[in-house]
Amino acid sequence: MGLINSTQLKIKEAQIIMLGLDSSGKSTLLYKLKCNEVFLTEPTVGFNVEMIKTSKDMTLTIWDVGGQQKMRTAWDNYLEDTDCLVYVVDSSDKRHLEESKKELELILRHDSIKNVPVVVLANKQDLPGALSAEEVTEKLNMKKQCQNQNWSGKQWISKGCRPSTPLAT
Ligand SMILES: Nc1nc2c(ncn2[C@@H]2O[C@H](COP(=O)(O)OP(=O)(O)O)[C@@H](O)[C@H]2O)c(=O)[nH]1
Ligand SMILES: [Mg+2]
Repeated sequence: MGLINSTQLKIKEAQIIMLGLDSSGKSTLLYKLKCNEVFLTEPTVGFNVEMIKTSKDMTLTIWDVGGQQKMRTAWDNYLEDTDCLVYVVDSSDKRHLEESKKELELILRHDSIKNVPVVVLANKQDLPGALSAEEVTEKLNMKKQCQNQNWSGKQWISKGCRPSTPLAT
């Protein structure tokens, strides 16, 4: 049996946590990634988790945690040991952007998240009036959030998406 190099193991597997307000589209994205199909979803009670093999032979374990207000207190429990945070925003729901921003602020204060990359997904780009990825990250004040946390070198990416188009893994 060959020796397993822990560095190799580390890059072959990643834990990803997907958070965001309810109805931002997390479960739709999860099942699009898993099955390449758009399913009708129900509000998530608790969480969904799927393991997804990528074309680069990596295994991603993606946690999709319910975003309803009463479930947000449990988000902290999922932040330990995560390799990446994907924060999903409904770009067409301007009424809830401020709430989404506040929730993201709370998450980013968490110690476990300090050294992990953050991806902001500006979802629902197909809907009329949806803000662009740049506008969403501006509204979420990402630059300032990184400065507040003394994360000048922190990497964050913003990406517009809609699950009806193929998502590359
Ligand atoms: N138009 C549009 N609707 C979407 C998109 N993504 C998700 N939805 C819809 O938004 C609603 C909530 O999606 P869901 O994945 O359950 O959100 P979650 O609560 O964040 O898991 C569902 O009716 C989805 O069909 C999108 O990109 N465009
Ligand atoms: Mg859901």
